[in-house]
Amino acid sequence: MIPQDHPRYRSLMTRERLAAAAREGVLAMEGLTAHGRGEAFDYLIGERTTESAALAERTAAALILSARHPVISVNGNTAVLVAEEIAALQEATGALVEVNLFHRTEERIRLIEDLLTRAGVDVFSGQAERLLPLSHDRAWCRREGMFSADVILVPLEDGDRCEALTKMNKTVIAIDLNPLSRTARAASLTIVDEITRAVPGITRASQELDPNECERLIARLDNHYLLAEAIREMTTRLAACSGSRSTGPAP
Ligand code: PTJ
Repeated sequence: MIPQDHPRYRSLMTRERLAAAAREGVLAMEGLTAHGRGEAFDYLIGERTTESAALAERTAAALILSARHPVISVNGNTAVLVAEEIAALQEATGALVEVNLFHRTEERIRLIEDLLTRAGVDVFSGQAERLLPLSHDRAWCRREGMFSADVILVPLEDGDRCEALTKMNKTVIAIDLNPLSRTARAASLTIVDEITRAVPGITRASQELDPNECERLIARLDNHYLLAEAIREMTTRLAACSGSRSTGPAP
């Protein structure tokens, strides 16, 4: 039982949710360690959406709204943390939502699709094929789904598929708190923000943007700048915290 007045209440409740989902088989056990890595980087940005992440979220909205065939790829961590927020993003953008897993089993696919459907997502399911040039099971996807996508949102991804999708000339938008990861480096646009803040951020922007601003944001997209800014935010905060007083979240 976690007391509501615990300074880390929200974070501890999120861990409880993820642990329960791992026990139910929705989340891969490896998803727990992936989340822990994310938490560490979230500490470094102060557990808030930085200015550069907000710009990345607006740019992501512009790319999705301007796409011919946008697809949101969902894995176990994403489904457990933001199923309802994915439904809202789908409603705001009309993007197709497809489950794609690294630790793939038919049982997990079914559990995650059910979870998303209960949250209000219109899930693109059906027969998957081994279509992506990858030796692991992220290669499985649907021909009319992510295989044909021009813009694809890949939250909490491993680097391999991100690189493969980019080589297939797709515009890849990653959500990854680690600005040094292969995914963050290979993506066309990386949002260095926690997924529970990033997805609503993209949805809000999708509801606000007009076609002119979409065009302006896309023309100015510079992922090297966004990653450099994320690293600068982290190092500035580290330098401030190593001084006399910490300004960060309670440990
Ligand atoms: O459900 P599956 O089988 O597809 O597996 C999903 C995981 C996440 C286990 C799989 O994709 C994986 O192993 O991912 P990686 O290689 O650990 O990469 C996940 C990245 O997401 C890491 O760089 C983390 O820093 C980052 N991350 C973790 N939690 C969050 C996050 N970024 C944003 N918000 C988070 N909550």
